[in-house]
Amino acid sequence: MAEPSSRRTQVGIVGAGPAGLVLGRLLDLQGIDSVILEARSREYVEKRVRAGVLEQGTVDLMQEMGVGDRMLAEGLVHHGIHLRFDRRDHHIAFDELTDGRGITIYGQQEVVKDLIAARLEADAPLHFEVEEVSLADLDSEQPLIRYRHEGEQRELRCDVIAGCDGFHGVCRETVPEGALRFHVRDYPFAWFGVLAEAPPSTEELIYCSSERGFALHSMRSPQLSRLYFQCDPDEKLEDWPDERIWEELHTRLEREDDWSLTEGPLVEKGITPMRAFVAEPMQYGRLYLAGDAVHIVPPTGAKGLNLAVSDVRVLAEALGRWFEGGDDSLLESYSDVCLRRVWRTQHFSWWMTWMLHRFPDDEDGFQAKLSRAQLEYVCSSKAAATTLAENYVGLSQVGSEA
Ligand code: RFL
Ligand code: PHB
Repeated sequence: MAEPSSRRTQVGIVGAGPAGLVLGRLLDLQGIDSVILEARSREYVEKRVRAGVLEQGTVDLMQEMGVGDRMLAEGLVHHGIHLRFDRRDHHIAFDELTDGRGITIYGQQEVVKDLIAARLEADAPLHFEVEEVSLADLDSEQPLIRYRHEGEQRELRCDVIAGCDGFHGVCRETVPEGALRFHVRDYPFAWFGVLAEAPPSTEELIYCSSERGFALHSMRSPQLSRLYFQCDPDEKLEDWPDERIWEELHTRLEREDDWSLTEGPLVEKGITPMRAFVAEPMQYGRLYLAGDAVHIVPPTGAKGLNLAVSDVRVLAEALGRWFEGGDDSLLESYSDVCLRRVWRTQHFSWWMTWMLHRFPDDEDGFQAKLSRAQLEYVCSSKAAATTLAENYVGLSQVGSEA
């Protein structure tokens, strides 16, 4: 058999989702060499419909990285959300509750497209459709990534590996048993999500708690609506023809006045299980895990992408410090610093999920009564509304995080 072709880099990055691509960009800007390996094709990652809400910190970072122009031109800035229950809307005004902060609606695949374009323009290595990725020598000073690309076996020697390969990736799995602790919660429901070629029927997002369960009206542009509704985790896409989807959305999102939901062709449909997951610590030897590879939050708080970006921002700074002068103190504290935000975000995402969904095992309606009491509190107390607002727009500091 032919010898594998080998090369070396400072940081081997597995995964070209938001975490891997932002990390690659931040390293590039510091003059640190990296190689990004991605299992899927460029077309696939650029079309994958996922998150849509960017916190101000993520927006600011996109601009600092010089990839924010299209986001500034096309992104929709929102200053609040609506909570809908009892067929009535209650506005949570982020700007008033958080010193003028807001969020930007800009699809994750657009963020990914902008970062890929910048990486290719900078001539920095990014390989799509790599196969059989495996890691070795994680507790040595020169960890190794083996993979196949364009029919050839390759090896990449690194100073550090960044595992940014999402929840189903291989990096976390490579860590020896017992070295990580896992925390998992599976929710007894999923989200049915659709993308509709229909102008949004609202200027700001609507988070709706209804008798039939949660629904969310989001958007991607003035022509594209993004809608979700809570469903059974075993639900099958084929049981949901378009008419049934619209009927369910109309029923859940109904408002007492003459508000109505505009329909349009459905161009994407998917079912996402709801799960909370954290692996700790976020590092093993010279492998640093970031983003969905090491934590998952239920999407109700719109946090997954933003959390992935926060991780790699901390990691890029830590790597910069280390490569520059050998100071590894920030690398040492990487996991602790990130986990403070991860757990704050887990709590917020759990709280939003708990407050807005119907739990199928709630036989005597106790849970529903508690959620209702909390919704009414959030909509009537400035203190409670501020808790929602400041977490949603993104806390600039968590605990004693620097
Ligand atoms: P990703 O995006 O999953 O990227 C990982 C990449 O690694 C590749 N990969 C591999 N590459 C090489 N070798 C291997 N062996 C590999 N295995 C996997 C994958 O192909 C992929 O390209 O993880 P990353 O970068 O950590 O980013 C995380 C975010 O994608 C995720 O947290 C968000 O999408 C979550 N999320 C939301 N987050 C928000 O901040 N705001 C939102 O509004 C929001 N809404 C959502 C969401 C996620 C959703 N779904 C579908 C899970 C709404 C939904 C419905
Ligand atoms: C989305 O637009 O995809 C979206 C918005 C808010 C969420 C989750 C997803 O909480």
